[in-house]
Parts: sequence; structure tokens; C-alpha cells
Amino acid sequence: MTKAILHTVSPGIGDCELTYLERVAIDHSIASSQHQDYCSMLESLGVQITMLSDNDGLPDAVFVEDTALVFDELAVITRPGAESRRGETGLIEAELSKHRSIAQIKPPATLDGGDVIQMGSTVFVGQTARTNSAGIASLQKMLAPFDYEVRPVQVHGCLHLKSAACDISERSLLVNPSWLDLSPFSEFNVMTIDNTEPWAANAIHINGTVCLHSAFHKTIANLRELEFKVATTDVSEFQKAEGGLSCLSLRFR
Ligand code: CIR
Repeated sequence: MTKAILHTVSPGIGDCELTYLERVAIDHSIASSQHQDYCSMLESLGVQITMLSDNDGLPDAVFVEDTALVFDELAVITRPGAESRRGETGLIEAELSKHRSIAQIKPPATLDGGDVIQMGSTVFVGQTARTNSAGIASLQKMLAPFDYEVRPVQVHGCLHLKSAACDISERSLLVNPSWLDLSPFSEFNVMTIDNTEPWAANAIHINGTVCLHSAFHKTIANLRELEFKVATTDVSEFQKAEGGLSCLSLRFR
């Protein structure tokens, strides 16, 4: 990954969508400072960042990952499952059209970027409250000319596929096995999070380094023991909005 699009933290983040968590106050200035640290971590790993700020009126705008998917061949602008988030995509489309040709998920299909994990030519898509079967079928159709295989994954008990799994190398994933069906991943290596840290699989893999929320000490230690390079940053304010490391950036080559 060499590039990432990010969005500043909306002053209204406290009004974010919530599905599994009770609403608690989110401190905008702590969140902004954590966002800055997250940026610095990406930059230290060689990522060039474009920071957007025009969607500040939309509470969840910082979670840019949900608004688009970027493949080498094209970018797909999503149609987020939460109606309150559909206004976020126009700004992302304008930015991504500088880098890729654009395809759009159209009604009645819904798809959140947080439900998609690409591992080479295999594209895993979570079946969740945010991503419906029409969304998965649309993505399948868009990617068919490029020889990707789109594989649905059943997800339960969490918001997105990426709440439950992330790639940590070309052929390996870090997963929370309680939140997804692992059978679609049979030919990949799967490492499980420490079960006292259920959110630890919301991580990202950047240029050979796995990045995790700094509080997940046990999963971090397990990864280091297996000789993964690990970087950490604190995203505790975003966890209150059901976000984590992955949703804070839209990463691409
Ligand atoms: C939402 O519910 O849409 C936001 N509050 C959190 C989105 C997190 N996105 C992600 O994990 N990809």
C-alpha cells in the first residue's frame, strides 16, 4: 500500500451510527489527536496520505473505508447500508476518480467497504446488516472481467467482516472465530486473536507491518512471537463509535 485517503474527525462524531454498543460521549479533541497519531503511523510505514475534510457535517465521515473499494483495475463507490452515511460517498468519488475509473453500487444493493477483504484475486465479502445479497452480486458482476473470485462470508455478532478478520500477510489472516464462518478461508492460514480481546482482528497490514490498537497486548505479543512486525496506535475514542484501525483509512496502491 502506498496511498491512503483519510477524513478528519467530524465535530458531530458523537451522533455516529451505533449497532452493538451503548452510546457514550466521544471527546472530539482526543479523537482528533488519536487520528493524527494514526496518520503518523501510516506515514512512518511509507504511506502517502490525502486528508479530506468536506464531509465534516456527517458524523461517521472519519470511517472512510466504508465508502469505497479500490482495486488495481477500478474503484467501486459503495452504497452504505446505513442511510445516514450515504452522503459520504460523493467526496470520496471525486478524490478516487483522480486514481481509478469508477463503478457504483446502485439501489437496492447496499455494501460497506468494511465488509470486504481482498487477498490477491480472492475477494471475501461479509453478509451483514450493512451488505445485502444484491450488494455482493453487484460486486461480483463488476469484478468478473478481472478474474477475481468473490466469496461471501457469514458474519454474526459484529458490525462488519473487518470487525472479525483482517489480512496480516499475503496468505494469512487474523480472526475472531466467534464472529464469522471460517470455511471460506480454508486454503489460507488463520491466526486467532486472544479471546479476551474480541476487537483485535480489526487491524491493518501495511507494507509488511501489522498495525493494531495499542490496548490489545496479548494479541500483539502473540503476533510478535510469530515474528510479525507490529506497529500500534491508540484508537480508543473510535472504538466508542464501533470503529477501529481499518475503517479510518482507504488504502490502495
Ligand atoms: C458505523 O456504524 O457505520 C460507524 N459508527 C462505524 C463504522 C466502522 N467501520 C468499519 O469498521 N469499517
